[in-house]
Amino acid sequence: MPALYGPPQKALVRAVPDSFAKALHSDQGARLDPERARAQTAAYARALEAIGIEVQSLPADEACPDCCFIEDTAVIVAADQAYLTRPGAPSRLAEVGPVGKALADLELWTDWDHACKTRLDGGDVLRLGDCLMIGLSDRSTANGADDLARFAAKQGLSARRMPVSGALHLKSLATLAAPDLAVVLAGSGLEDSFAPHGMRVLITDEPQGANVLALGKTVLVSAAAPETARRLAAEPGLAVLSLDLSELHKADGALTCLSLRIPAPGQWCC
Ligand code: CIR
Repeated sequence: MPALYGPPQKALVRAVPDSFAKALHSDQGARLDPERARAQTAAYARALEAIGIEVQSLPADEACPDCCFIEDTAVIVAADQAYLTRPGAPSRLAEVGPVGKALADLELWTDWDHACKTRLDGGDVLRLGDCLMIGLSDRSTANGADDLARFAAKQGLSARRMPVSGALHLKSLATLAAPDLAVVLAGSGLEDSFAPHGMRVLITDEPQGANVLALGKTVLVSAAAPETARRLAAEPGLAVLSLDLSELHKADGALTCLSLRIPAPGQWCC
């Protein structure tokens, strides 16, 4: 029976290390402040808890400046099933081990069924019901997508590869605000990708607007995308919460990358 959509039951987040100042970032002029990033991730965790999600935080690892962007280390496919990735940036490979252990402690079976040269970031994986959209980006290779697609097939999920250009990840360009509503960045080339899945599409031209986080009836939106927030707030039944992520944006981070979300048994979540 296909899984039903629902809000996550639990979320795993990871603390910001002092070495965040050296996190990967595309704007070479940006100076990254770990304290500000900590305040913003704390507000994010509080927002999840206020919705009723149980949040567990892993300690930071100073050897891993990007470790707070935990989404890239795994793909959660069910309440008890996860796929550990091999992130595309070599400096991020060591992030995966402790996440795998934490997921195992939460009683998720974790699969690490891939050859050593393949690469995949969780930020390139967007779930639409029983289909995983997998972005082929500078971080995620075609054989990385093939590995995940094989794992997904064992879970009864299909996979669809999507080209990603001009952005770090697929989810920098498109995410879901609700199970039937995608938010897509104008000019991303993905504008027509969601209608075949029976979805409505809200096209935004705010660069930080396309990464929203659907949590059941609530959707988190970056405060850097006020027009996207305003348009989503007009959707019947959807409550919008805007969060300041300015320091995390400087390191190319966004809403989805700050947590791994675990659905209730028999459900899927964003
Ligand atoms: C990186 O470049 O890998 C990090 N500084 C940002 C990762 C953001 N991840 C995500 O959006 N899923």
